[in-house]
Amino acid sequence: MPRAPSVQLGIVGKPNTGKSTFFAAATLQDVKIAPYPFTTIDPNVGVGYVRLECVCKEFGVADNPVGSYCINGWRFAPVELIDVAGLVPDAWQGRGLGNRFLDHLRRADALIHVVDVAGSTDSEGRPVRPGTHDPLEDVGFLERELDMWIFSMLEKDWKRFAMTVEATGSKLEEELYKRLSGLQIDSASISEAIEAAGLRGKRPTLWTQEDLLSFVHEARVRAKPMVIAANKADLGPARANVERLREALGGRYVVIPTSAEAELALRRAAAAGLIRYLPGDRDFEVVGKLSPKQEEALEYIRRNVLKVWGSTGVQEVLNAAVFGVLGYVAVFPVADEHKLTDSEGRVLPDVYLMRGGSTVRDLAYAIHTELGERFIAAIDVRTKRRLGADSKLQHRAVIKIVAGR
Ligand SMILES: Nc1nc2c(ncn2[C@@H]2O[C@H](COP(=O)(O)OP(=O)(O)O)[C@@H](O)[C@H]2O)c(=O)[nH]1
Ligand SMILES: [Mg+2]
Repeated sequence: MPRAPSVQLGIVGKPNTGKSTFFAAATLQDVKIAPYPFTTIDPNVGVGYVRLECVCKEFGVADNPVGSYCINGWRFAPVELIDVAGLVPDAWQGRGLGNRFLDHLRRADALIHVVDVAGSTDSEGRPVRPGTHDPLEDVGFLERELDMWIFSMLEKDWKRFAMTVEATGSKLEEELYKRLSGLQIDSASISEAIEAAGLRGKRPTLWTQEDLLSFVHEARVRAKPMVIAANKADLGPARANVERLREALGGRYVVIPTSAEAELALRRAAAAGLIRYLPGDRDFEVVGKLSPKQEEALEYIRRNVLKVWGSTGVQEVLNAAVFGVLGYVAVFPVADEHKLTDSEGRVLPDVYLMRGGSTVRDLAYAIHTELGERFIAAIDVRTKRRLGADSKLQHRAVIKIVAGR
């Protein structure tokens, strides 16, 4: 049975930026796509994939992936995508059901902020003439909504919480960790956030609203790292706006131009056998019989997206979220280090996405609790070197776990 993906990515933004199109393009799942707000109420949950160079070519084997897949030496490893309904200003206060939608983001490890970089929708997602809305505003708005959402979890009874912490002498970090559990934030990040907000050593009963807000901001940046999908990059005003976003946000966020609509069209054409195209490819090849209309549409994509930006950007966003901002590594565990098989004889069946800094023992536990408990050592199959429990996993490592009985 394929494992559940170990990474969750939340797709966020105001209505009508192309979130559901992005989701559909990444998952090939049917979703409602419409040029008006509030199309999606319950989140769409589905499986997308990060793309990496498989090790099958290097080892000269034909592989039998389970749960992931491999095409022409490219391995696609599953990640869970959550397409949340559009957030409008003051969503955190419940506007447009916003606080309900925000709660769908609790378990996300990272966020993909889909921005309408063509400026063709106003701050609430209503269509306007392309180029008239400033997408930079949308980035600030979303950050504020996310911060206020977390703020509202703490602010309500902060005084009482702070007094209890002081009276019982418990550690502030630990108590905050408990309060914010479910947000996928670890205790190290909470400690860092206190530090970054300049609140180390300040008694919690003395924290002002501003203190709390700046702590929340620092915690959110760590708990929900974000990639910006500068979507509708196929439209005219996008080019200048991508530059503007990069200039304004360059240090804080990766900004990747995308055309979710182009990716969706290419993937559907590929699924229909009309073109050869893999997500993330720089171009496609026509292999089927196209109608003049199809040909025109595909040529449009080639000219306005692929030639301009190098790809549709959708795959790049997923990869940037997982391997970039989250710093995950992909590893291939095997049971037989000579045949590269699992216990059932399948060649390189699995690829595990593991947090950066994870050790080979962590990998053993991720495969099976029992394997973790019986862990003795690991073998780096590429170099044949023996690895101790605390060796850090390297990206694209092939690992055999040696366990006792
Ligand atoms: N030009 C262009 N339009 C897009 C793109 N992605 C989505 N759209 C259009 O934007 C509108 C809203 O899309 P949808 O995915 O429903 O947005 P959501 O409300 O954010 O989920 C639809 O008319 C889409 O066809 C894109 O990359 N380029
Ligand atoms: Mg939608």
